[in-house]
This record gives sequence, structure tokens and C-alpha cells, in this order.
Amino acid sequence: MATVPTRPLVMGVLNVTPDSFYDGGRYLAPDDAIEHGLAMVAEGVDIVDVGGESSRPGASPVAEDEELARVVPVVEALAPAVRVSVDTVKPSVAVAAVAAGATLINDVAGTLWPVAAELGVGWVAMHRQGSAADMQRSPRYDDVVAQVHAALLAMAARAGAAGVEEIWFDPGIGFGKTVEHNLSLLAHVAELADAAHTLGHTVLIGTSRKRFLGALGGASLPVEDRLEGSLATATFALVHGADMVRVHDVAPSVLAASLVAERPAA
Ligand code: HH2
Repeated sequence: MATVPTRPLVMGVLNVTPDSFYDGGRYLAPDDAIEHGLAMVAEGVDIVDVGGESSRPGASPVAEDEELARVVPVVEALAPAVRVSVDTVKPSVAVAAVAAGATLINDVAGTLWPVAAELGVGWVAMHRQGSAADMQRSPRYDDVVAQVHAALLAMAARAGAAGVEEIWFDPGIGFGKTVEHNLSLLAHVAELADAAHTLGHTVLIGTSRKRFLGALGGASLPVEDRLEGSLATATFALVHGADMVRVHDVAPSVLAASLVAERPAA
């Protein structure tokens, strides 16, 4: 059983990719990625999440050697300065990133718990309906909150039984979910946090700049105009018991998290 953090944490997104939906192409050169990672450290980030393959709907798959070449040097350079997670669905990339200094596997496919158990590192159990290729075609649930929470509990039970100590529950905002599904999952984050905390686990929420934030109230906001929605939903999640938010905009998110930490208990 891992320790639940006593203050809300901020995970900074660092995509070493040409095609991620927001930061794609900005940090493809290792030096640019490392510089951005260190800038996030200066802004107060708790974990830098390094990814070498976009998980957006319809993204092109990346070959293993290419993903390794993107991720490993960046993890190696950042790990002495900050806790690093690796955002991958490939066991070989997870293994190489951990060898380079990562201590958390952020797994959007929800399958890498045996690797986390074997290596003795933490694991993010994220819920996704469908594959990266088809997940947004027509996501369907009878009861999205009950089904996603039950799936996460089952994933955590398997991982815990295999020996993973640090387990993060993530409902996977935007991963096989409609706007309404995302809003329902956010509205019920307190129940997920209660369930996770009872087991000694923790909750991670990633809403940053996602498409549903641009579609609220009939609007159609481009990704550049979704900072306010990102901060509002991250703050909402933290106030309702989430332990960490995954964000592109570290400085304002750190400020929001510190405000949540300072609020008087109800
Ligand atoms: N969202 C994205 C990627 N990884 N991991 C977790 N645990 N939770 C999330 O919500 C999550 C995630 C998508 O965001 P991003 O990395 O910015 O985009 P892309 O997948 O296009 O690289």
C-alpha cells in the first residue's frame, strides 16, 4: 500500500512527439524537451510525464526503436532533477525508461501492471474504452460512472495482487468518452477518491486542454483557448479529492493546487 500524498500534486506533460494534440512538435528535439522539463521543475511540478507516442484518437503508432530514442535520453536527463513517469503502452519502453530513472509507469492501455510489479515502481491504471484508433467512434456505457469505477477497482486488484504498491486510479477523461461521459466522471470524482483512498491508492485526473473543454455550452474553442477550462476542471477535481492533476500549464496549475491545499477543512 502506497502513502496518499498530504497535498495535491501536479504532473507536467512532456510529449516528445511530432503529433500530440497540444504540445506536439514543440519538444521533439531532446534538448528542447529537457529544457522544457527543467522549466516545469522551476515552476514547481511534482512529476514530469514523458511520452514518445501520442494517444489522441487516430494517432499513428510509433515504432519501438523510435519511441525509445525519443523517451530514454529525456528521462535520463530529467530524473536527477525531478520524479519522472513514462507515458507508454509498450513494456519495452517502460522497462528502458525505468532503467533510465523513471519511477512511475503511466499506462493509458491499463496493461502494464506486471512490468510495474517486476520493476518495483508505481503504476497509473487508466481507463480507456476501445483502442486509440476507435475509442471516440461511438463510446457507450449503461452507467459510465459505475462501469469506469468498477473497471479501475478490478485493475487495481489485479495489480495489487501482483505486488504493485503504488497504484493511481485515472478515469481516462477523453479516452472513449463523450462530453457527457467526461462531465459525469468529473462530477463523481469524490466517490472515486474515497474508493481509492480506502485501499491506500490515489487518483490522477487529466483534463488539460482536452476537446470536451472546447465543446461546453455549445462552444467550439480551439486548444489554445482551453486554459481556463483546464484550470477550472483541475481545481474541481482536486477540491473533490483527486491527489494529482496531469497538466500542460504547470505554473497556474501549481498555484491552483496550492490554493486547494490551503483551503480550510469543511
Ligand atoms: N491524457 C493524455 C495522455 N496520457 N495519461 C493519463 N494517465 N491520463 C490522461 O488523461 C492522459 C494520459 C492525452 O494528453 P496528451 O499527452 O497531451 O496528448 P497526446 O496523447 O496527443 O500526446
